[in-house]
Amino acid sequence: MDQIRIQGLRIYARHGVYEEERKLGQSFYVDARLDMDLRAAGERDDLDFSADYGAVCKKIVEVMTGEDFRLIEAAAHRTAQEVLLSFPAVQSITLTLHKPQAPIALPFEDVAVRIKRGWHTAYVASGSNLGDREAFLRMGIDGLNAHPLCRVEQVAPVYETTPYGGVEQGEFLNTVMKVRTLLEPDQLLRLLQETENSAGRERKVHWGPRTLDLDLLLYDDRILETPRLIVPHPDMENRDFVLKPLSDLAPGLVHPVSGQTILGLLRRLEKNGELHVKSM
Ligand code: A4P
Ligand code: MG
Repeated sequence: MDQIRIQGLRIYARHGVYEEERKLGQSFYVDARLDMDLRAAGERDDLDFSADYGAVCKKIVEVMTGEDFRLIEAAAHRTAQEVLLSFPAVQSITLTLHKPQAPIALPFEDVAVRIKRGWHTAYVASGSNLGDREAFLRMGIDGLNAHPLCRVEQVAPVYETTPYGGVEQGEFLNTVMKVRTLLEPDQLLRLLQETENSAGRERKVHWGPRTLDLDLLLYDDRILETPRLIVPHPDMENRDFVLKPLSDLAPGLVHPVSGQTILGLLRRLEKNGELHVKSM
Protein backbone atom coordinates (compact mmCIF):
# COMPACT_ATOMS: atom_id res chain seq x y z
CA MET A 1 0.00 0.00 0.00
CA ASP A 2 1.08 3.63 -0.55
CA GLN A 3 2.47 5.56 2.38
CA ILE A 4 3.01 9.02 3.80
CA ARG A 5 5.93 9.17 6.21
CA ILE A 6 6.68 11.70 8.92
CA GLN A 7 10.07 11.48 10.58
CA GLY A 8 11.35 12.97 13.84
CA LEU A 9 8.50 15.32 14.80
CA ARG A 10 9.72 16.89 18.02
CA ILE A 11 7.20 17.50 20.80
CA TYR A 12 7.80 18.84 24.28
CA ALA A 13 5.48 16.89 26.59
CA ARG A 14 5.08 15.45 30.09
CA HIS A 15 4.59 11.71 29.79
CA GLY A 16 6.24 9.56 32.43
CA VAL A 17 5.88 7.67 35.66
CA TYR A 18 8.06 10.01 37.76
CA GLU A 19 6.87 13.28 39.25
CA GLU A 20 9.94 15.08 37.86
CA GLU A 21 8.98 14.10 34.31
CA ARG A 22 5.43 15.28 34.81
CA LYS A 23 6.58 18.62 36.23
CA LEU A 24 9.47 19.48 33.91
CA GLY A 25 8.60 17.63 30.73
CA GLN A 26 11.06 16.54 28.06
CA SER A 27 11.42 16.15 24.29
CA PHE A 28 9.71 13.28 22.53
CA TYR A 29 10.09 12.43 18.83
CA VAL A 30 7.41 10.84 16.66
CA ASP A 31 7.81 8.91 13.42
CA ALA A 32 4.58 8.01 11.66
CA ARG A 33 3.93 5.86 8.63
CA LEU A 34 0.44 6.31 7.23
CA ASP A 35 -0.76 3.47 4.99
CA MET A 36 -3.30 4.69 2.47
CA ASP A 37 -4.24 4.64 -1.19
CA LEU A 38 -2.66 7.74 -2.79
CA ARG A 39 -3.63 6.99 -6.40
CA ALA A 40 -6.71 9.24 -6.58
CA ALA A 41 -4.84 12.15 -4.94
CA GLY A 42 -1.96 11.62 -7.38
CA GLU A 43 -4.13 11.39 -10.48
CA ARG A 44 -6.27 14.40 -9.58
CA ASP A 45 -3.60 16.45 -7.83
CA ASP A 46 -6.17 17.03 -5.09
CA LEU A 47 -5.55 17.04 -1.32
CA ASP A 48 -9.16 16.02 -0.64
CA PHE A 49 -8.20 12.47 -1.61
CA SER A 50 -5.21 12.32 0.72
CA ALA A 51 -4.36 13.39 4.28
CA ASP A 52 -2.77 16.81 4.82
CA TYR A 53 0.54 15.91 6.50
CA GLY A 54 0.72 19.31 8.16
CA ALA A 55 -2.68 18.71 9.74
CA VAL A 56 -1.59 15.21 10.77
CA CYS A 57 1.47 16.67 12.54
CA LYS A 58 -0.74 19.22 14.30
CA LYS A 59 -3.10 16.45 15.45
CA ILE A 60 -0.17 14.41 16.80
CA VAL A 61 1.10 17.43 18.78
CA GLU A 62 -2.42 18.16 20.04
CA VAL A 63 -2.86 14.63 21.43
CA MET A 64 0.68 14.37 22.81
CA THR A 65 0.36 17.66 24.70
CA GLY A 66 -3.35 17.55 25.51
CA GLU A 67 -3.12 14.79 28.09
CA ASP A 68 -0.25 13.46 30.24
CA PHE A 69 0.21 9.70 30.12
CA ARG A 70 2.30 7.59 32.45
CA LEU A 71 3.40 5.25 29.67
CA ILE A 72 4.65 6.01 26.18
CA GLU A 73 2.62 2.92 25.18
CA ALA A 74 -0.56 4.81 26.17
CA ALA A 75 0.53 8.07 24.53
CA ALA A 76 1.31 6.20 21.30
CA HIS A 77 -1.96 4.25 21.38
CA ARG A 78 -4.11 7.35 21.87
CA THR A 79 -2.20 9.33 19.24
CA ALA A 80 -2.56 6.56 16.63
CA GLN A 81 -6.27 6.25 17.37
CA GLU A 82 -6.93 10.00 17.04
CA VAL A 83 -5.06 10.18 13.71
CA LEU A 84 -7.17 7.31 12.35
CA LEU A 85 -10.40 8.93 13.54
CA SER A 86 -9.51 12.37 12.17
CA PHE A 87 -8.15 11.31 8.76
CA PRO A 88 -10.52 8.68 7.29
CA ALA A 89 -8.36 8.10 4.20
CA VAL A 90 -5.65 6.61 6.44
CA GLN A 91 -6.13 2.84 6.54
CA SER A 92 -3.50 2.12 9.19
CA ILE A 93 -0.70 3.89 11.01
CA THR A 94 2.64 2.67 12.33
CA LEU A 95 3.73 5.08 15.02
CA THR A 96 7.11 5.15 16.73
CA LEU A 97 7.39 7.26 19.87
CA HIS A 98 10.96 8.00 20.98
CA LYS A 99 11.90 9.14 24.47
CA PRO A 100 15.65 9.74 24.30
CA GLN A 101 15.79 11.57 27.66
CA ALA A 102 14.01 8.80 29.57
CA PRO A 103 15.21 8.47 33.18
CA ILE A 104 17.56 5.53 32.72
CA ALA A 105 20.70 5.75 34.86
CA LEU A 106 22.92 4.28 32.17
CA PRO A 107 24.37 5.65 28.95
CA PHE A 108 21.90 5.03 26.12
CA GLU A 109 20.95 6.61 22.85
CA ASP A 110 17.20 6.17 22.60
CA VAL A 111 14.22 4.23 23.87
CA ALA A 112 11.05 3.94 21.83
CA VAL A 113 7.81 2.04 21.32
CA ARG A 114 6.46 1.19 17.89
CA ILE A 115 2.80 0.27 17.40
CA LYS A 116 0.57 -0.41 14.44
CA ARG A 117 -3.15 0.37 14.54
CA GLY A 118 -5.70 0.33 11.73
CA TRP A 119 -9.26 0.08 10.57
CA HIS A 120 -10.93 -3.31 10.26
CA THR A 121 -13.93 -4.30 8.16
CA ALA A 122 -16.62 -6.38 9.82
CA TYR A 123 -19.94 -7.67 8.51
CA VAL A 124 -22.72 -7.95 11.08
CA ALA A 125 -26.00 -9.81 10.55
CA SER A 126 -29.06 -8.28 12.11
CA GLY A 127 -32.46 -9.92 12.70
CA SER A 128 -35.71 -9.23 14.53
CA ASN A 129 -39.02 -11.06 14.88
CA LEU A 130 -40.69 -9.39 17.85
CA GLY A 131 -42.45 -6.03 18.25
CA ASP A 132 -41.61 -3.14 15.93
CA ARG A 133 -39.04 -5.11 13.92
CA GLU A 134 -37.95 -2.22 11.71
CA ALA A 135 -37.37 0.00 14.75
CA PHE A 136 -35.23 -2.73 16.34
CA LEU A 137 -33.08 -3.08 13.21
CA ARG A 138 -32.66 0.70 13.28
CA MET A 139 -31.57 0.47 16.94
CA GLY A 140 -28.90 -2.00 15.83
CA ILE A 141 -27.51 0.48 13.29
CA ASP A 142 -27.71 3.42 15.70
CA GLY A 143 -26.16 1.39 18.55
CA LEU A 144 -23.05 0.61 16.50
CA ASN A 145 -22.80 4.13 15.09
CA ALA A 146 -22.99 5.60 18.58
CA HIS A 147 -19.70 3.94 19.50
CA PRO A 148 -16.79 6.31 18.76
CA LEU A 149 -14.66 3.51 17.27
CA CYS A 150 -17.35 2.14 14.91
CA ARG A 151 -18.87 3.41 11.67
CA VAL A 152 -21.69 1.64 9.87
CA GLU A 153 -20.66 2.21 6.24
CA GLN A 154 -23.40 0.33 4.41
CA VAL A 155 -26.67 -1.40 5.20
CA ALA A 156 -28.12 -4.05 2.85
CA PRO A 157 -31.80 -4.11 1.90
CA VAL A 158 -34.10 -5.59 4.56
CA TYR A 159 -35.68 -8.98 3.76
CA GLU A 160 -38.74 -10.61 5.25
CA THR A 161 -37.83 -14.21 6.06
CA THR A 162 -39.49 -17.35 7.41
CA PRO A 163 -37.99 -18.77 10.62
CA TYR A 164 -35.03 -21.10 10.35
CA GLY A 165 -34.02 -23.63 12.99
CA GLY A 166 -37.18 -25.52 13.85
CA VAL A 167 -38.61 -23.22 16.55
CA GLU A 168 -42.27 -22.22 15.93
CA GLN A 169 -42.15 -18.40 15.83
CA GLY A 170 -43.02 -15.26 13.88
CA GLU A 171 -41.37 -14.13 10.66
CA PHE A 172 -38.10 -12.23 10.75
CA LEU A 173 -36.73 -9.11 9.18
CA ASN A 174 -33.05 -9.62 8.31
CA THR A 175 -30.27 -7.46 6.97
CA VAL A 176 -26.46 -7.13 7.07
CA MET A 177 -24.29 -4.13 7.93
CA LYS A 178 -20.78 -3.33 6.77
CA VAL A 179 -18.87 -1.82 9.70
CA ARG A 180 -15.53 -0.02 9.75
CA THR A 181 -14.07 -0.35 13.22
CA LEU A 182 -11.03 0.13 15.42
CA LEU A 183 -12.40 -2.44 17.90
CA GLU A 184 -10.90 -5.89 18.19
CA PRO A 185 -13.27 -8.84 17.56
CA ASP A 186 -13.99 -9.55 21.26
CA GLN A 187 -14.67 -5.85 21.90
CA LEU A 188 -17.00 -5.72 18.89
CA LEU A 189 -18.88 -8.81 20.14
CA ARG A 190 -19.35 -7.10 23.51
CA LEU A 191 -20.76 -4.02 21.76
CA LEU A 192 -23.16 -6.22 19.74
CA GLN A 193 -24.40 -7.88 22.93
CA GLU A 194 -24.80 -4.55 24.75
CA THR A 195 -26.78 -3.23 21.79
CA GLU A 196 -29.00 -6.35 21.84
CA ASN A 197 -29.56 -5.86 25.56
CA SER A 198 -30.52 -2.22 25.19
CA ALA A 199 -33.08 -3.33 22.58
CA GLY A 200 -34.72 -5.40 25.32
CA ARG A 201 -33.30 -8.74 24.16
CA GLU A 202 -34.09 -11.67 26.48
CA ARG A 203 -32.36 -15.01 26.05
CA LYS A 204 -34.99 -17.64 26.71
CA VAL A 205 -35.07 -20.07 23.80
CA HIS A 206 -31.95 -20.91 21.77
CA TRP A 207 -32.78 -19.92 18.19
CA GLY A 208 -36.08 -18.53 19.56
CA PRO A 209 -37.86 -15.18 19.06
CA ARG A 210 -35.86 -12.02 19.65
CA THR A 211 -36.28 -8.25 19.45
CA LEU A 212 -32.77 -7.89 18.06
CA ASP A 213 -30.06 -10.41 17.20
CA LEU A 214 -26.65 -9.18 16.09
CA ASP A 215 -24.15 -11.79 14.91
CA LEU A 216 -20.59 -11.15 13.80
CA LEU A 217 -20.25 -12.81 10.39
CA LEU A 218 -16.80 -11.77 9.21
CA TYR A 219 -13.90 -9.70 10.57
CA ASP A 220 -11.38 -8.90 7.82
CA ASP A 221 -10.24 -12.33 6.65
CA ARG A 222 -9.58 -13.54 10.20
CA ILE A 223 -10.39 -17.03 11.44
CA LEU A 224 -11.07 -17.19 15.20
CA GLU A 225 -12.28 -19.87 17.53
CA THR A 226 -12.61 -19.04 21.22
CA PRO A 227 -15.25 -20.22 23.73
CA ARG A 228 -17.10 -16.91 23.25
CA LEU A 229 -16.57 -16.15 19.61
CA ILE A 230 -16.31 -18.06 16.35
CA VAL A 231 -15.51 -16.10 13.17
CA PRO A 232 -16.55 -16.54 10.40
CA HIS A 233 -19.98 -17.24 11.92
CA PRO A 234 -20.12 -21.05 11.86
CA ASP A 235 -23.63 -21.36 10.38
CA MET A 236 -23.62 -18.52 7.84
CA GLU A 237 -23.19 -20.86 4.84
CA ASN A 238 -26.55 -22.47 5.66
CA ARG A 239 -28.55 -19.25 5.97
CA ASP A 240 -29.88 -17.58 2.86
CA PHE A 241 -31.26 -14.79 5.09
CA VAL A 242 -27.61 -13.94 5.85
CA LEU A 243 -26.01 -14.70 2.46
CA LYS A 244 -28.59 -12.75 0.43
CA PRO A 245 -28.13 -9.35 2.15
CA LEU A 246 -24.37 -10.00 2.47
CA SER A 247 -24.15 -10.70 -1.26
CA ASP A 248 -25.93 -7.39 -1.92
CA LEU A 249 -22.97 -5.64 -0.23
CA ALA A 250 -20.05 -7.91 -1.12
CA PRO A 251 -20.86 -10.66 -3.64
CA GLY A 252 -17.22 -11.33 -4.49
CA LEU A 253 -15.91 -11.42 -0.93
CA VAL A 254 -14.13 -14.70 -0.22
CA HIS A 255 -15.17 -16.69 2.85
CA PRO A 256 -11.82 -17.33 4.54
CA VAL A 257 -12.58 -20.92 5.57
CA SER A 258 -14.41 -22.38 2.56
CA GLY A 259 -12.50 -20.26 0.02
CA GLN A 260 -15.77 -19.62 -1.85
CA THR A 261 -17.30 -16.26 -2.66
CA ILE A 262 -20.44 -15.12 -0.87
CA LEU A 263 -22.37 -15.28 -4.16
CA GLY A 264 -21.05 -18.81 -4.73
CA LEU A 265 -22.24 -19.89 -1.29
CA LEU A 266 -25.67 -18.37 -1.93
CA ARG A 267 -25.99 -20.08 -5.33
CA ARG A 268 -25.08 -23.44 -3.76
CA LEU A 269 -27.73 -22.97 -1.06
CA GLU A 270 -30.33 -21.98 -3.67
CA LYS A 271 -29.58 -25.16 -5.62
CA ASN A 272 -29.73 -27.41 -2.56
CA GLY A 273 -32.88 -26.22 -1.06
CA GLU A 274 -34.29 -24.87 2.13
CA LEU A 275 -34.81 -21.15 1.52
CA HIS A 276 -36.16 -18.58 3.96
CA VAL A 277 -36.02 -15.25 2.14
CA LYS A 278 -39.58 -14.60 0.92
CA SER A 279 -38.81 -12.29 -1.98
CA MET A 280 -35.39 -12.11 -3.59
N1 A4P B 1 -20.96 -16.51 19.58
C1 A4P B 1 -19.98 -17.25 19.04
N2 A4P B 1 -19.64 -16.79 17.84
C2 A4P B 1 -20.43 -15.71 17.59
C3 A4P B 1 -20.53 -14.80 16.50
N3 A4P B 1 -19.75 -14.91 15.41
N4 A4P B 1 -21.43 -13.80 16.60
C4 A4P B 1 -21.57 -16.82 20.89
C5 A4P B 1 -22.25 -13.68 17.70
N5 A4P B 1 -22.19 -14.52 18.78
C6 A4P B 1 -21.29 -15.53 18.72
O1 A4P B 1 -25.60 -16.34 21.08
C7 A4P B 1 -25.04 -17.41 21.76
C8 A4P B 1 -23.52 -17.22 21.94
O2 A4P B 1 -22.87 -17.33 20.70
C9 A4P B 1 -23.10 -15.86 22.46
O3 A4P B 1 -23.01 -15.84 23.83
C10 A4P B 1 -21.72 -15.61 21.80
O4 A4P B 1 -20.68 -15.62 22.77
P1 A4P B 1 -26.90 -15.63 21.62
O5 A4P B 1 -27.16 -14.48 20.71
O6 A4P B 1 -26.76 -15.37 23.05
O7 A4P B 1 -28.03 -16.78 21.51
P2 A4P B 1 -28.91 -17.13 20.27
O8 A4P B 1 -29.12 -15.93 19.42
O9 A4P B 1 -30.11 -17.87 20.71
O10 A4P B 1 -28.00 -18.10 19.51
P3 A4P B 1 -27.45 -17.78 18.14
O11 A4P B 1 -26.53 -18.91 17.80
O12 A4P B 1 -26.91 -16.40 18.03
O13 A4P B 1 -28.76 -17.84 17.31
P4 A4P B 1 -28.69 -17.49 15.83
O14 A4P B 1 -27.70 -18.43 15.25
O15 A4P B 1 -28.49 -16.07 15.64
O16 A4P B 1 -30.11 -17.94 15.34
N6 A4P B 1 -34.57 -17.39 11.18
C11 A4P B 1 -34.58 -16.34 10.35
N7 A4P B 1 -35.34 -16.38 9.20
N8 A4P B 1 -33.86 -15.22 10.60
C12 A4P B 1 -33.06 -15.12 11.72
O17 A4P B 1 -32.42 -14.07 11.92
N9 A4P B 1 -32.23 -16.20 13.73
C13 A4P B 1 -32.16 -17.24 14.55
C14 A4P B 1 -31.23 -17.17 15.68
C15 A4P B 1 -32.97 -18.46 14.34
N10 A4P B 1 -33.76 -18.41 13.14
C16 A4P B 1 -33.79 -17.36 12.31
C17 A4P B 1 -33.00 -16.21 12.62
MG1 MG C 1 -26.98 -14.29 18.17
